[in-house]
Amino acid sequence: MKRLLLAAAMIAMAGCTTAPTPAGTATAAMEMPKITVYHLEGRRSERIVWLMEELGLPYELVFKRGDLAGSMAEIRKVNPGMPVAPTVTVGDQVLTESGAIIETIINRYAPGKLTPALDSADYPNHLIWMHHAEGSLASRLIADYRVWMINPPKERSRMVDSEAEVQFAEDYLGKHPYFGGAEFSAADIMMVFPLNFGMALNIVDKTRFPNINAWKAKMEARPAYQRAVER
Ligand SMILES: N[C@@H](CCC(=O)N[C@@H](CS)C(=O)NCC(=O)O)C(=O)O
Repeated sequence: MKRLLLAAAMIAMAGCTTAPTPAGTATAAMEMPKITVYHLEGRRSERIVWLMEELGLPYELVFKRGDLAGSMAEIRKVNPGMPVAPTVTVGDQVLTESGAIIETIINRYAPGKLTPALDSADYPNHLIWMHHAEGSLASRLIADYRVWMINPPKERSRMVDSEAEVQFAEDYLGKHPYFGGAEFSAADIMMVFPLNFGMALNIVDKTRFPNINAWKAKMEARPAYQRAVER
């Protein structure tokens, strides 16, 4: 232990700071290479289009309007091993997973934007919703949807897993205006897709979640959201 402390002190004295920049901390933005967003209409790639519009960063958008197979063929050209939407190229690197794409773009090219301050109470909640959107909510909604496709329920379950997930989101929005906490954040961008999906496919009863409906209307009214829809 003593040796470790001594080594750390020597590194610090030599002015050799090897510690990585903490996420969520505003530092200078890195120079941005060309970003291309490969999109499938009505799919999760809308998150990245919306993100780029919110940040006002330049990007190329690749998709074939009204032609999902054609759009997927474009994705396969750059990402044959994992053809999913979103696929995003940053320079010559191919990225997948909307949460990872969003965090990479913000932390490198728009540090501190759409992210609560690292030392705020909102920061962990923002991260929870960033990850909850795919890790818990989307996965459970899709699991319920698949079971229901095989064996449609005669009546809606009082509290299937995904309803509990949506209720959790509803309760949070009863106490906070955004999934980012006090301010709109990238967590709100992550949460729109699974909540729309759950309600549009009638996996949950959309009339039971007034806080989510009010928040959704607020999201859809954002100019950047509307620009993304237009594109
Ligand atoms: N967890 C991934 C999920 C990506 C994903 O499954 N995307 C869907 C569209 S929403 C997809 O490309 N599915 C293949 C298909 O539709 O054929 C993410 O958040 O990016």
